[in-house]
Amino acid sequence: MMERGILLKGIGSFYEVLTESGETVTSKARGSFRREGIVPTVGDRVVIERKEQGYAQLSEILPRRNLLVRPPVANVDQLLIVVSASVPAPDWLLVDRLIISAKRIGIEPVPVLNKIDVADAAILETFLSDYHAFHTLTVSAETGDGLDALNERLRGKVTCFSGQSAVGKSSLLNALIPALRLETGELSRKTERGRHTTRHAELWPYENGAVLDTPGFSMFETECLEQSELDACYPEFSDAAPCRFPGCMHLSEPDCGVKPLLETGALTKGRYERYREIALDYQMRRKHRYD
Ligand SMILES: Nc1nc2c(ncn2[C@@H]2O[C@H](COP(=O)(O)OP(=O)(O)OP(=O)(O)O)[C@@H](O)[C@H]2O)c(=O)[nH]1
Ligand SMILES: [Mg+2]
Ligand SMILES: [Zn+2]
Repeated sequence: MMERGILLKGIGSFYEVLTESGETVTSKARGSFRREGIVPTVGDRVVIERKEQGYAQLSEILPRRNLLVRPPVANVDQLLIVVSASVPAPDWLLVDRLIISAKRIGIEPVPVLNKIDVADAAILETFLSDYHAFHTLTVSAETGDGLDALNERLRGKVTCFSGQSAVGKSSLLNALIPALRLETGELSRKTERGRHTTRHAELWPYENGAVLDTPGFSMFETECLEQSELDACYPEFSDAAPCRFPGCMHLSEPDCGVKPLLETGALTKGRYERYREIALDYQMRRKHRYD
């Protein structure tokens, strides 16, 4: 009997697949995958063939909509970029880079400010103004504030939780799905150990979709972006008048349509300053593309 499902996790050469009928079935990858260099990946939509009770063969991997590299996970709909409103201090450049990585492969980035129960006013203000062009959420895993709205956002989607260590990714997942009992830890303990509490990627079914906790922040491969591709990662720029020069990097070119956005507040100073850094970085990558 053939059945479709979604790959939840790998354990050695076995894979746990949640079938469309809602059953979790352990399946073994078809031998030829290895020869063909195909690696079944968490999030894969797959076809399994039931052999006997509780055992099945993973016989086909359906085409992937996208593939994250670190952690390896396929078919992600949205990337939650969790930021802490207190400690650890937000790494806004990381947030902006994660947004770009997601948008590049058709994943919707969702900046989420956690720990609003102990929010630092300046962080809250920066978060709300810098990311006004995104569908943001403000939540507290501790008090449960904003979790209904978060729950709403997760429904029917495959969502990857990303962000610096200790921002509360696992705490949020535990608040949403108490049965998970993911390990969480104090910031001090994390820095002492110099590593993340969460160590591997696993997908959990949730509200007709699935959620994935990732160890610390996850950066995807940063390839070489053309300027127009980078522009497309900034929703703020869509309000801009056309720039005089094609390929304008919006740095100090004359008659740039993006710079005036700084005066109206459509683009904040912080976002723009980090944009400059990122744009120059991609310019350098383009120059050395064929080295
Ligand atoms: N005050 C407050 N503390 C929180 C909140 N959410 C998480 N914490 C605390 O922040 C610390 C880190 O939380 P974790 O859930 O382990 O963080 P993580 O993002 O999963 O970290 P890694 O797995 O290392 O990447 C823990 O001590 C939590 O109790 C919150 O909403 N408010
Ligand atoms: Mg964690
Ligand atoms: Zn410009």
